Amino acid sequence: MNYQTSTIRKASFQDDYVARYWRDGFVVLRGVFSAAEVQAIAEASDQVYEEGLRHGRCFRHGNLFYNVAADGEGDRFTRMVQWPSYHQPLLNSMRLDRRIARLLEPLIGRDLKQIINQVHWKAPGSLGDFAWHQDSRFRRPAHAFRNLGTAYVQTGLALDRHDPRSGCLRFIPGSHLPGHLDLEGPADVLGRAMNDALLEAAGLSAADAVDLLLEPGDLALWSSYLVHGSGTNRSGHRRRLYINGYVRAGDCDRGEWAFRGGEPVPFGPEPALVHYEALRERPEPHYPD
Ligand SMILES: O=C(O)CCC(=O)C(=O)O
Repeated sequence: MNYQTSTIRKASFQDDYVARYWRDGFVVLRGVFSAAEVQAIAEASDQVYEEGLRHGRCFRHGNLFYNVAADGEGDRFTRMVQWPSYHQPLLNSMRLDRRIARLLEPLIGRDLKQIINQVHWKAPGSLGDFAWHQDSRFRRPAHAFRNLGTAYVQTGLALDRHDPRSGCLRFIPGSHLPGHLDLEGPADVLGRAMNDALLEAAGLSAADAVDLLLEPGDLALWSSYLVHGSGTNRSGHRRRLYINGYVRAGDCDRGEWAFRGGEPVPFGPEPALVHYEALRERPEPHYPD
């Protein structure tokens, strides 16, 4: 099944996207970023991709983390980079774009922190699948991440066409409503195929999943509790996605500030604790074991 969306009017955010978000657990906003903006963001992300390749393996510097993997033939790929915004100015300015603040305000308010900032490159072939999961699973320690259903919104900006051939995301509409599900699965969801049997065990069905069709510049929003995954890229091009996850500041003890009163907040002098628990003990650049 393909997910048909209505188009958000660029001049106005008075669409019914808020109601659709709460009902389905996700929504797609069309053409939020222009073709020229997307091209600049894509070029900035490719700079980061090349840095990952030069490292040749996983590399960490504070919250900034490059996930680099090799396929069966030894070819290396940067699969994901977390927190590139610490050193890539254009990616940093995009995450603080006021359009995002305006879109999120009716959902989670004007005072927002950010807990996710990452680019995914899904190369044609293997290595880039994401197993079925809820993002809520990764919000640890649980006491630091409160009210996951109502206070957190994940955003994904398409930098390329996302469709079934290029391994688009698959969402199960309404699967956010029960909250955290007993969805057993691999500890690491990146690089693991979607196993539909796990869905059945949790009372869900892959037959209800929809393909998230995106054109460059479209912005998808989804809930921490929405069950989702994505498959293999069988197209001839990379499938790039720039993900930024925001949270109502009062509901999270982790993360970097993003917007105060709807206005962008630049990084402070020290990085904030987000998901990298050893940030204070091992902040220096290193190749993790
Ligand atoms: O990039 C993708 O296809 C999957 C992204 C995803 O599932 C996630 O970030 O939680």
